[in-house]
Amino acid sequence: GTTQSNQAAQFDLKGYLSVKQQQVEAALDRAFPVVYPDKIYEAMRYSLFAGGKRLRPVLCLAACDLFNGTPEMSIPTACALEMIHTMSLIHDDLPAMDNDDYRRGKLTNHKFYGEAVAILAGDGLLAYAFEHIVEETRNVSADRLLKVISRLGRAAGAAGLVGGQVVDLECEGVKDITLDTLNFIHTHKTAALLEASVVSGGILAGGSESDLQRLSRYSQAIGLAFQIVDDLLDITSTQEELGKSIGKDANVEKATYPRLLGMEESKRQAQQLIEQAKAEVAGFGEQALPLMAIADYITARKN
Ligand code: GRG
Repeated sequence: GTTQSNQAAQFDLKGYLSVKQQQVEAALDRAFPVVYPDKIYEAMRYSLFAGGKRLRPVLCLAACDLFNGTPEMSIPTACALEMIHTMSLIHDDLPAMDNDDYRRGKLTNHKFYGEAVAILAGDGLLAYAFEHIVEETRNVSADRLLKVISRLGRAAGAAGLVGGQVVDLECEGVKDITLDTLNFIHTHKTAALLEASVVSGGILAGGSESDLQRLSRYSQAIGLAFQIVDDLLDITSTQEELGKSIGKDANVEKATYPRLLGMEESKRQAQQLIEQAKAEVAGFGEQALPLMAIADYITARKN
């Protein structure tokens, strides 16, 4: 209850994130030596090390810790999640999709390496994600690994990221998108991989079926909250830029939560989702503090 919520507020999330992020950084670096043909390894590294927050890997490690799993069980899957996330961003930025020139303040992969290499870098990352889990995971039964691989495949494919992206593309320029459609897009584009991140950490460490269901509900809630906050931040940052330049033209027509629900209602729903998420994992006790603090961070973040 309240005491635990306060504990989560006092938890040193910054320190926790930085320790976990460093572990992920080192493992990803080791996983991608540049060998012949250098160009493709450089292109994969360009986007992998472009300054992502490593949220999905950290969630996987945190969920594994919840059941006293060890890093050698979870780091390869954590890295694989970042590979899948990164490939989805590379492909999302392509001219045939969002056609973006910049991401995280850097030229997008295809702007730097050309479209063909960017497509291949995405393909290479997606394929290697699965190989990496199988080759590098230690102290986990084949049975659990198969479950993890299945989850990640589902989250990446038409039942997850790909499906969300297709509906998103279909909705481009459509003005009267329903809340159901908006929810579909975000549960597939965002929540699916976050869910796979948390649940796979739980699977690797041997969480029970009901534990995994809790983790699934936790991550669905933070996934949707993440997107609502994203929409809200988009508005505030666009307003801040007003006068300096005209806001991103893509946002003019885009359906967003604030547009459908209003600012205040969107904020309220995001906050409510975060409370639900924390309630799901509160029963795990002290060990759940990182997951609770990450949930809080999702609504508190400024970028
Ligand atoms: C997965 C096979 C396959 C294809 C990709 C393009 C596509 C299909 C899907 C689009 C996926 C997409 C762009 C989802 C949005 C995800 C999202 C919430 C990104 C922002 O995540 P952060 O804030 O990013 O964690 P950083 O930069 O910190 O890594």
